[in-house]
Amino acid sequence: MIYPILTAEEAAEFVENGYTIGVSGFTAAGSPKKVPAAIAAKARREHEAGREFKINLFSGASTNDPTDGELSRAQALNFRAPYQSQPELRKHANAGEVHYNDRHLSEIAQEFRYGFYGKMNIAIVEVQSIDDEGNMVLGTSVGCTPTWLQVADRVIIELNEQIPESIHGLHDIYVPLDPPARREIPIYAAHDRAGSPIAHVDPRKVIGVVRTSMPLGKEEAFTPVDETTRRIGENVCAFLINEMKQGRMPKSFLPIQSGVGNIANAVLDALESSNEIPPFEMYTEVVQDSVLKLLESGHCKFASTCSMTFSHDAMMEFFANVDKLHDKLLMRPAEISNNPEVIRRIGVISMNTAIEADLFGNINSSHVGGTRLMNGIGGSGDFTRNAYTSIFMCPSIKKDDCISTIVPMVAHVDHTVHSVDIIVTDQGVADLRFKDPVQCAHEIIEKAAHPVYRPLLREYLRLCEKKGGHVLMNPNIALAFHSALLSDGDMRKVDFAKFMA
Ligand code: 0RQ
Repeated sequence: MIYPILTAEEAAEFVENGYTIGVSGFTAAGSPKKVPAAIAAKARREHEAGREFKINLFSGASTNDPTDGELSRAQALNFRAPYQSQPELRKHANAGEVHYNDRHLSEIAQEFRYGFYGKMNIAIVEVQSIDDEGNMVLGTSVGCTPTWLQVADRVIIELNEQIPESIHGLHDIYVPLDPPARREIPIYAAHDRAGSPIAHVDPRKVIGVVRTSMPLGKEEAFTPVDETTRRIGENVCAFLINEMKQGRMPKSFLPIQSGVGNIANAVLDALESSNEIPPFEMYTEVVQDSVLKLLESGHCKFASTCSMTFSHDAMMEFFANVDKLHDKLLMRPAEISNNPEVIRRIGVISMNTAIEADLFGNINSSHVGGTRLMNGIGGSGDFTRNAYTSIFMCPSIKKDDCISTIVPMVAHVDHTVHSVDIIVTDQGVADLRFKDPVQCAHEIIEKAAHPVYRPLLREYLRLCEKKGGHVLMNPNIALAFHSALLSDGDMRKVDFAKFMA
C-alpha cells in the first residue's frame, strides 16, 4: 500500500482549529470509529493549553458516540449538519453551544458541491479496502462519502478489518452532475443500479490509513413491540390493504420507505405478518433488523437504502447469509436513496414517525415543545413531500396520558398539511385526502386522537368557530395544550378560559 499507516492520534494531528470535516456514514453504520475520538482528545489538550479548538462537522446523517458524543463532550464542535441523534450533542445543541443546522438529508452533498459551506479541509472515511489508485469499497453505509471524497482537500482513511470482503458489490455509487448539466437519475425501479460498486478518491489527497478492527452494527436492541406499537402497525397494514382494494394502489404494490425507531420496526413486523400485503420492494434510507427478516422471508424482494442500520447480531446474520442476500440490497449515496425525483417517479409510500401532529395535518418531527431538539428532520421531508402516499405515525398519547400527540397547533413545523396524506395512531387512521381543513380536523379528532383528549380538541374547534375562517385557529389558545404541559405537567389540565378572557 502506498499510503502511510498512521495511528488515530497521528491522523488527528492533521486537524486544526476551525477546520471543516466530513465524515463517512449514515447513522452509526459506516461512521469512522477511531479518528473522531482522537480529534476530541486533541481538542481537550488544546483547551487545557488555553487554545481555541473547534471544528465544523458534516456527515450523511447521525453518527456514533466516538464522533458526535466524544466531540460534543470535548466541546470541540462549532457547527454540525445535517442530522444527529446523540444525547450528548442534543444537549449541547439545545444549550446553544453547538450551531446545529437541521437539513434535508438528500440536499447536503449537493449543497456542499454548490459551495454553500465553503471548503472541506478533511474527510474521514471508513472503508473495507482501498487500492493504490484510490479505488475503495466502502463500509456499511454510503451517506455523503462520494461527495466528501470529491470536495475535501485531504482524506483520512479508516480501514476497518471487521468489514467482510463480501460487502463488495452492495454499494451503488452515483454522483449526479450539478445544474445546469444534471440529467435524470437512471433509476426506474427500486432495484435498478445507477452507478459503480466502487468509490474513488484521488490518491494524492490521502493523508494516510488508520487500521481499525471495530465491531459492526448497533449494540442496543430494539424495544419489543408493545400493545401500542402493535396497534399502529396493524392500522398501517389495514390502511394499505384497503388502498389496494379501493384501486388507489396497484395490486403489485409500491416501494416502501420506513423511518427509524421502534414504531417503524413494529410497522414492518406487521407487514411481515400480513398475508394480504404482496411481496414488495423498499426504497428507503435505513434498513433496520425487521427488514432483514423481510428479506430472508422474501416478503421484501429488494431493499434500496443508504445504510445497513442493523444491530450487531443482525449484521452478523446478514453476512452469514450474504450469498442469498447479496442481490437483494443496494446502498446508495443519501442524495440518491432520498432523491425527490426518484421517490416521485417510482411512487414510494413513505412512513415516518411524528413527535406531534395538529388538527390540520402539520407535523412536528424534531422539536419537543417547539424548542427542544430531539434528533432532526432526517430524511422524513425528502420522502414525505414526494411520496405517492405519505403516512405519519405516532402513539396517540405519551408519558402516562399527560401528552396528547394530537394538538390544536404543532409547536414546531417540519412537514406541512400540503404534504401529509395520512396520520396513523394506535386509535386509527385519519385520511386527510379530499378534505378541507375543518373536515381534516374532525377526521383527526375522531380517528387519531385518544378518547381522553377528544372532548378537549372538540372544545378547541368550537371556540375557534366563533372567529370562523378557512382554517379554524385562535391565536390565544392554539398552544394551550403545550402551556398546560409546561405549567401543570399534563395537557389534560388545559384551561382555554384562562387565555380567552
Ligand atoms: O423521549 O426517550 O426522553 O422518553 O421523543 O420518542 O416514542 O421513543 O419514538 O424512537 O420512534 O422517535 C419522532 C423522535 C420518534 C423519531 C422521533 C419523546 C419521547 C422520547 C423518542 P425520551 P419514542 P421514536 C428516517 C426518517 C425524525 C427523523 C425521521 C425522529 C423521544 O422518529 O427523530 O423521521 N424522527 N427520520 O418521550 C414530548 C411528544 C413526544 C415526545 C415523542 N409529543 N412530546 N416528547 N417524544 N413525542 C431516518 C433518518 O433520517 C436517518
